[in-house]
Amino acid sequence: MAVNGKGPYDPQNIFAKILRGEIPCKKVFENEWVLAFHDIAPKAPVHILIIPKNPYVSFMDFSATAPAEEIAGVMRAAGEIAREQGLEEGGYRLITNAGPNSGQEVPHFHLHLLGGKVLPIFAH
Ligand code: DGP
Repeated sequence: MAVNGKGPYDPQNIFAKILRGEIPCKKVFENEWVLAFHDIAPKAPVHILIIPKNPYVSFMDFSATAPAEEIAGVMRAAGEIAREQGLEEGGYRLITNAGPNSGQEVPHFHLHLLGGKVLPIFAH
């Protein structure tokens, strides 16, 4: 079910459990700011989730409350991961779902990195 994207952080959400090592993931990258791993239900040949190590429910509170250094760290990591995955030449999509209209399901802010094929253009 889609989540609100606001409100208190739920430390029992699935990505919090992955960060604590309670649930396994296929890790592709980690640094001081983020953990990145393969999406369990990939929508493209490359579909990686990039999550901050700190607890933000969605982009709404990440963008409003994270220190500038952390925002920069997360975004720079996303670019580095895309480069490492060999996506720069073909290009890629970086998106985040925030709140019910977007279909956000996991209440821990994350970026989806998608690539490896021609991606469908969103319908309006
Ligand atoms: P969103 O709808 O933006 O909240 O995307 C959540 C994504 O998380 C969705 O593409 C599926 C993925 N996902 C859900 N549970 C797990 C899990 O346990 N492991 C991994 N690797 N991905 C998961």
